[in-house]
Amino acid sequence: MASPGSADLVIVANRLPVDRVTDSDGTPGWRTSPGGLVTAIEPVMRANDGTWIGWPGGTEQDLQPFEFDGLDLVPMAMSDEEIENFYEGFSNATLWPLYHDVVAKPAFHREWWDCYVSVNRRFAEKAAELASEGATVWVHDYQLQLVPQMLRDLRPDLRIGFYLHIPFPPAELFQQLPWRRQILEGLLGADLVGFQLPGGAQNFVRLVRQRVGHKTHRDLVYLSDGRTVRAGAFPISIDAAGFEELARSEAVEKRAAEIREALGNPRTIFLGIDRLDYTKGIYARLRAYSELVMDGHIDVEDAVFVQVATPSRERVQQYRILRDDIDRLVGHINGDLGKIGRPAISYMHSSYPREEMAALYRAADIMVVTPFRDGMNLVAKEYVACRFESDGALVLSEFAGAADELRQAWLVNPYDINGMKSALLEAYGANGRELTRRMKAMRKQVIQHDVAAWADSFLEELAAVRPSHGKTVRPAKRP
Ligand code: GDG
Repeated sequence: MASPGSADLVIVANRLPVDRVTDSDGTPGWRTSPGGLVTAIEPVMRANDGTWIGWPGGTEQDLQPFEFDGLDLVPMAMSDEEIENFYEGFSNATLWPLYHDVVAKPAFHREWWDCYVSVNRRFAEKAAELASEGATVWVHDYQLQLVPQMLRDLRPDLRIGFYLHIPFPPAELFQQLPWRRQILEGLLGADLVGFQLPGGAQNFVRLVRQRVGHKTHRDLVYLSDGRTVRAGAFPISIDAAGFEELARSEAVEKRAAEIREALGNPRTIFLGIDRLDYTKGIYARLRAYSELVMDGHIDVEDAVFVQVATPSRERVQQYRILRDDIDRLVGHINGDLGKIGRPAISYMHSSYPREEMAALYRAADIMVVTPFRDGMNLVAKEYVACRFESDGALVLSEFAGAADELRQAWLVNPYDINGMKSALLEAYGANGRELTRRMKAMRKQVIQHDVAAWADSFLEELAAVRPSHGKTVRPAKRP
């Protein structure tokens, strides 16, 4: 067994919660990266003096552990070859498409797998070095599925939790993976394996029974060494109060008015905000909208579709192809249907600060979220959190995890273009009472089930799975 370190809580994630920035005088510094995971985990990190292990992005090699905004961060360097084989390759061109219903064809390459194993081992060794005796280690997401077992081999005293942020596929698809057994065994190193939805947990348990031959009962897996692993659903959420506060601020209100003005004060603004990813259904959504304009149901004088596509994974070929496809589609649509100063689609390939996101949510009348498959989709929840006047409509794919909770959205099948057109039109024509009824119910759900509740419930469950073992993580002190 490796000798223990001093951290009672260790978070292991592919990325650190900070990005590299260069100050005006040229010195390098750090900035908190946008995204919910930091907000979720930060309070528990602080309450337990936690440590976060992750890749800081880029290829800097000699970064030392550092403190940022009171958080202990441990950077894991990544070489060019590892970025190519582990990150862009096995994580984003094998696992990502495989776990998202094979929306794109996954590529299987043995050298990518070898690199995935070695990077996972490095993360596990680092966690083993830093965790104190009986500490809790919480491993995140598809890039690090081998870490739980590798870590358990090094440090059997630890309480280990794993959370998967993306869907866990049905056996029929997962079976394609040449290294399916190794991944399942990697995950079984955890005491608790968390998924977004009950379906993911069920897929996992079924696969473990079929492929690894362990005895299972409901959400429990019984291992031959006497250990029990629990699989459960923990739907992730957002800092709902934080988003609402931002949306209520004067600066955001002003900016929302400016956005509407810049768009020519149309009666209705449709909005899509996604990472530019083929799972998000951006192409099909824009086609559906453009057909409504073409058919005469929507006039460009009255409405505009604002699509923000945040740059993502730009070195992976499928992402470059998608970007070109969408550029072309938007060009065609606007060329055919737009008028001077009145494009059908206002398209931005760019990322924005959180305040701008909140202003867009405030400005938009109809939020359109139509992924082919999505673990949760936080954008849908953020929109709801920002609509403090209980107005605005949400059109949401049935295949986003969020659809399980946001039942009052206009739910659509993103493969059904006509179905999407009808839902967009219904939302477009809905009266104020209908909008309020739906939005109120969705707001109640998002406010009651926020990201703090998510983190607490996972960690409480993890403590309960191994009650007689180790130290207990202190709940976060939340305002
Ligand atoms: C994965 C799973 C699951 C986006 N553009 C900007 C920006 N964002 C923020 C959004 C939101 C987050 O990024 C995106 O989260 P999503 O959930 O929508 O999607 P993924 O990135 O695919 O996330 C997903 C999630 O993990 C959590 O478990 O829900 O299913 O795929 O928070 O607001 N933020 C800023 N500027 C941007 O331009 N500041």
